[in-house]
Amino acid sequence: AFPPNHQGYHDFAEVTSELRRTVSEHPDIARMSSIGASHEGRDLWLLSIGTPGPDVPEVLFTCSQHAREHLTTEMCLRIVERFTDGYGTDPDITRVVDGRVIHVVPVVNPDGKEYDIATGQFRSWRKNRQGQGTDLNRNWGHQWGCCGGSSGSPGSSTYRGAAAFSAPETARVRDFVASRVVGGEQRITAHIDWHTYSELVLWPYGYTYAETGPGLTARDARVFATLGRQLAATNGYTPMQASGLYITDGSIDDWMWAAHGIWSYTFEMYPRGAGGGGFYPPDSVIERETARNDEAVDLLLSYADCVPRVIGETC
Ligand code: 0X9
Ligand code: ZN
Repeated sequence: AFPPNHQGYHDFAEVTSELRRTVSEHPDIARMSSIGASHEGRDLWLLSIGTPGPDVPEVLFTCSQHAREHLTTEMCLRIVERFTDGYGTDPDITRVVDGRVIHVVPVVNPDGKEYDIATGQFRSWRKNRQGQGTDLNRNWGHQWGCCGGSSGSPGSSTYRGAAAFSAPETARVRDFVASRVVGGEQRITAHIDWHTYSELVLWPYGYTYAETGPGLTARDARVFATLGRQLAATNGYTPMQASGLYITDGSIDDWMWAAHGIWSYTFEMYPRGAGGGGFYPPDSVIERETARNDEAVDLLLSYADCVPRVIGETC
């Protein structure tokens, strides 16, 4: 259970019932499915909004790869709530849902999330619960373990796992993303992976300081940076290439881009610094700090038909 002043956060059971309620109230536009199970057997829930089709761009939001970053689960729940409750009444929301498919995985790491709160006191847990724990955001398969941006020691907080996708949680998200390749084309065009904290908008690659790399041209870098800065202008976060923070290898955004050409961003949410509660701000900030990203979410969705439009290209 969440400690006092954090009761407004959703634990895994509450996330599950919230998603069930959403699909029961909006069966016309929302579907709930499990993309597989975590190491301890919890369902990895996927909530999809909108009707797929050959000309319907899809956008993916993933939350809570890191156990203690509970505010991100709330961010994903807000996205689910906003694009379902607003449908048919809010014309902007209705237009978005009629023209996009929105996929949300609110809890990529349910075992870690539950472990973090199991005693009623936060444990500052980050990883999944396989062995001593794998850092899921070091377990993805592009340049896995290449560059000093992760650890090979099982006890480390950035342990990359025994192999790329050794964690069932990353493997199942990988499989889901692969399943959106329809007729040889990846329908997911854009993605945000939500984290806390530092108030940053980050883009690939994380494994190298170079702005370009295999599969990421100077033009791609310009698209990433241009949209990244526009996203950051909506919420006051600081935009930069991910490696500008520090080098990471095996992170989700590098894989989304390199393996599928998905315009993938990592958002580090509130707070900006260790004041403000670090990983554990009180529930009183949830509304403000998730609403703060509504405009960024809407902007990403608006470009999803042709992200390079942000630099004046046509698709
Ligand atoms: O280290 C991480 O995985 C992220 N920071 S956190 O405090 N949430 O753990 C930052 C990842 C930045 N690098 C990439 N996104 N590639
Ligand atoms: Zn994180």
